[in-house]
Amino acid sequence: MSTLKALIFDVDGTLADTERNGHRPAFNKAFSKAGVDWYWSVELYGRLLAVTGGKERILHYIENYHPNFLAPGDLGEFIADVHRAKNAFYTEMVAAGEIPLRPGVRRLLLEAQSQGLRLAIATTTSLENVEALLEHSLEPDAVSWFEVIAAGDAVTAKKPAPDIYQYTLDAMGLSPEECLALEDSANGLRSALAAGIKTMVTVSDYTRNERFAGAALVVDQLGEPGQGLTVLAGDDPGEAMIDVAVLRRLHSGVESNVTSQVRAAP
Ligand code: XBP
Ligand code: MG
Repeated sequence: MSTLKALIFDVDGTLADTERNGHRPAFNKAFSKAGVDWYWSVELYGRLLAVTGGKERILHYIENYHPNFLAPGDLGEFIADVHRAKNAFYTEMVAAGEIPLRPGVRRLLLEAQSQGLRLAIATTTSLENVEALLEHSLEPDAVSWFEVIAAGDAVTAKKPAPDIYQYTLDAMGLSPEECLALEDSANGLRSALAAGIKTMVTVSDYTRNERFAGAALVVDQLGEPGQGLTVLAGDDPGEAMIDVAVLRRLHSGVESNVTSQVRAAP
């Protein structure tokens, strides 16, 4: 097994809980602005999340919930306009400090950096959303902490396709065996595994009842001092927090993966 050289992070649900109180209300504001009376409740949005990518999600919604909708002009342009407005509302919320990072994210990134691990991002969300989140919720210069930020339309086939992870590996000149991915969703896990990358999952609000076959470990959070984590599937690393030492052990395969041991979150 190769030495661990890089950590590749997902964004939505992994770095921060961005969906329920971030993207979702921003989509709803964009719908109002566009003059349509669509509203994505917490419950409906949970179902729509099966479709990754905001533009793809809007198209799926129209096709399945408003099949007779007539866009004022070209449908693709209408969707792109609504999505642009959504991202503007979303980045405003982020800039206002409304979307904090999840527990342990800052701690782990700092430790990984100090140990010389290379960092990258592989996400479905748009680049502007990632940059806003890093700048406002992590550090003003945090975009520069990541060697590669692979986002949104950088690839055509979004997660669960492996393309965004393959793109990231190519850009870093690394093999999948030299990396570990951190994800929160079954779609994200499938994407990373299909690219051949070992993956740890920290479940989020919307994903805790998904199935994570093939994950190296499934936990409820990375943990912070005084805020221990719960192991949901996989061998308990026996630590209160996920740190670089735990990730190195996961990567080297000392812990078995959870292919055959997946169980529902409590
Ligand atoms: C995230 C997504 C994104 C966000 C919204 O998935 O699917 O579409 O919901 O962002 P993942 P955009 O965490 O697996 O990358 O509207 O910019 O797509
Ligand atoms: Mg995610």
